[in-house]
Amino acid sequence: MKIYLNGKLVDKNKAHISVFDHGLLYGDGVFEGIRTYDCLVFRLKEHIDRLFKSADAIELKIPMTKIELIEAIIKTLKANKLRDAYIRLVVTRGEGDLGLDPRKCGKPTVFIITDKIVLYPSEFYQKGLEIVTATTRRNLAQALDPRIKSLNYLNNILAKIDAIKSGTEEAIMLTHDEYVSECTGDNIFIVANGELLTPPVDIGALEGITRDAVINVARRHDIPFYEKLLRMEDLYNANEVFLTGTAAEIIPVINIDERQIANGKPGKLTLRLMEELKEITKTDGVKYAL
Ligand code: PXG
Repeated sequence: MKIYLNGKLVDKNKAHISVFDHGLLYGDGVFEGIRTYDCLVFRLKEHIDRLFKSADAIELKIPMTKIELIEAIIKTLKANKLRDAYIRLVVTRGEGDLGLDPRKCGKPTVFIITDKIVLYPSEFYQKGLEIVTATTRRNLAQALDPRIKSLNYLNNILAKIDAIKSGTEEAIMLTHDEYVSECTGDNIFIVANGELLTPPVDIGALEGITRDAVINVARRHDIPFYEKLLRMEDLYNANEVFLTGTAAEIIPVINIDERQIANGKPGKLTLRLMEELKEITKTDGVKYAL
């Protein structure tokens, strides 16, 4: 397996970064998780734009242009002959000293890992997922804005531990004032009274690329859609609940905190959106040839 590291393709066992890298020492960096479908990098431009926004928010200057990054991703996919892949694109503050001071980091580290995609088992898509509410609250936007896709994922990992301890795969994270924000690695939608609803990202959620794709589909098909503040009661009483994310795509939720959602089966609109998303993954992105 070849890894892109600071301008070069190197073997996996030679892809090393310094223990003084502030990405490792402080979680000081940004990343993207991207997916390819049959030689099409899904919504690549949107991912690159989000990476630059995240980097801007932490005052990290990415040492490559957007075009150069896109070329580097394609080059790495080709080197590994991957048709369907998961791409991890990471930019750290780079190698510094043991202090926090980012000015001591000379040059940001850029690496790209492309690997085979590991998905939720297919039964979760057919039967739906059971999830719980995490006891860990979402980071305050004024402290570390969840819209920044930074390497600092401890908040999410603590909530993931909550999920695992409850015997589930995902957990809902609430804001400090108990509004629903998102899950540890997925955005959340509900269907209630014929309306498709999701929390606004400014309460403290990542502006998911899949979330945005679903919103586009809803608008295109005149499905009533609103960004709305949601409480757990809204989720418990919803007709449908589903999660969206690059790895998960759209996954139905049928049980939250051991309460069954509606009839306990994936909902009609959820299934329709799953089909629509499948279609988009054939065209909405950047193609490459192996
Ligand atoms: N919210 C959070 C907090 C995320 O990390 C999403 C929503 C969905 O966004 P996209 O753009 O993917 O539709 C994410 C992204 C994993 C994993 O292994 C998942 C993400 C990031 C890193 C790893 O499950 N999800």
